[in-house]
Amino acid sequence: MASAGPRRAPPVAHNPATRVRAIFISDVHLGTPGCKAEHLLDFLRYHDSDFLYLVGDILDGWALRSRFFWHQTHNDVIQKVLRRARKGTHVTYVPGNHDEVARQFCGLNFGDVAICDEAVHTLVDGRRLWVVHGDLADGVIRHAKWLAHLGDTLYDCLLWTNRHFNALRARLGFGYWSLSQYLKHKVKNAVSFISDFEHVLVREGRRRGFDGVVCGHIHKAQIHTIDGLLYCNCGDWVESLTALVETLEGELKIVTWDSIHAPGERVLRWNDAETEQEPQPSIAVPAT
Ligand SMILES: [Mn+2]
Repeated sequence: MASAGPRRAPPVAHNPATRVRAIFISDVHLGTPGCKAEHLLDFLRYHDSDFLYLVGDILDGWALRSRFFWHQTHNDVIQKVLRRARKGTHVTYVPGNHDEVARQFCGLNFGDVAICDEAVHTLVDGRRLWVVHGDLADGVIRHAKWLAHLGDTLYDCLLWTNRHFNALRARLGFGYWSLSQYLKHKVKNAVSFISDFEHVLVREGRRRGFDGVVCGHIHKAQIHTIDGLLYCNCGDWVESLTALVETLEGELKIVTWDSIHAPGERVLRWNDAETEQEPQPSIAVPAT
């Protein structure tokens, strides 16, 4: 006779992690209350890889500057990434606009994590992908309408200018000119702006001789082909909880956090434990 009582889903502790060739993650925004660090930890628990790319806005320096928010799970993400790097995963960190402080360390290695302005990932089939956060497109999109009538030189010029433009804004105490903020003000036209973003990066990727682009920045996971070039966006770990992976067979796909678990499977969530404990301690802001 079957045992009485509610049927329980099997525990998940012994589930082996899925091995993939590469994992691409962007826009985690550690240091903001909106960061879903526990979900990212869960994703990482179930996915192991030879290559791990952190495609920008992993840490939110802009948010930390104005309001300090830190949580144990944010430490756990950093620890987990560093541990993977120590154990042989090739970890590459491409800073974005929110963690641009890290850009000054481009070309250096920290705890086996290579930091670089942009990276190249070669797929199993030999195609080369340009890995970049994507904020370099912001300045171009601002001027997209009239730029369409002008040549490549000016295009390049604008890509270059945007980075310096925002560095100057930072020095003058202004925030980064944010594409996402801009989109929120232009909701009705958001679709066309997203397509502009994709277009700018694909165009620049082609100009540099790549077969495709991997980026983040606009918090919208996507894999598609634009004018014969592959466009992949990792999404984010604030709202959509998505990562881009290349399987061992070389197939690119987007994994959403909620697809990891079988229906009815008991999921250990980091925030489950939180609700039973006293309020989470946060690290005090050091006096400066
Ligand atoms: Mn960004």
